[in-house]
Amino acid sequence: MKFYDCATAPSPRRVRIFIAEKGLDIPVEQVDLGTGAQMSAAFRAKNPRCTVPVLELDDGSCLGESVAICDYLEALFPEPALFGRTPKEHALTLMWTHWVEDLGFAAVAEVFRNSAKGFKGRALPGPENLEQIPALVERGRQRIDFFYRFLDQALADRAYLIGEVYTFADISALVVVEFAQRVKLAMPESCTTLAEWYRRVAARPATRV
Ligand SMILES: N[C@@H](CCC(=O)N[C@@H](CS)C(=O)NCC(=O)O)C(=O)O
Repeated sequence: MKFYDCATAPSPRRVRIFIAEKGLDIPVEQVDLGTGAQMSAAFRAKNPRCTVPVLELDDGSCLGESVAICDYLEALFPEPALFGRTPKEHALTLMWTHWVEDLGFAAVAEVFRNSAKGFKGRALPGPENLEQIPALVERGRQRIDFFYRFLDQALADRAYLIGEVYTFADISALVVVEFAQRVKLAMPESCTTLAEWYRRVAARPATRV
């Protein structure tokens, strides 16, 4: 297997942390998003969406999408379980992962991709070129605020997003929180439960990747 990564991008970081939690040793190749390497014909053949992460399998076929890659690795290397231990925990992990993507990742990306000069004409990831919409920046700020408060409330009665078990959903949410901090969308001071959860998950050795 080979893992196509980009050390500075949030999505592949989800997979890096997951791989580290599993203690796996998978060869890595960096894809330089800054120079547009993801748009090359060679990379497009691996992932027609032109995004990282990508996991290349030993038969030469490729998987895109962090969730699909981690779900595949979970099936191959079930321990430690990071998609829950029961069908219900598995479903809750997917539910929370979708919420984190829809409410968190999308909100930060809305701010970042519609405001950063480097994304002029490339407001969405992928091979299609779309113009920035500056009005989405303010909406994205509001959405990330809703996201923080939603997680803060949810975590009031449990240690992790799905309950007492740490999962890929927590990894995903941790990466959103750090992505948001990078673009100066820090969590509100009132979100003390979320801040406590963040301190706990960020202290895990696997996050140092
Ligand atoms: N939902 C996808 C998102 C992938 C994605 O958007 N990756 C970004 C880096 S975080 C990318 O490759 N962007 C390339 C570009 O903007 O051209 C996943 O989780 O794999």
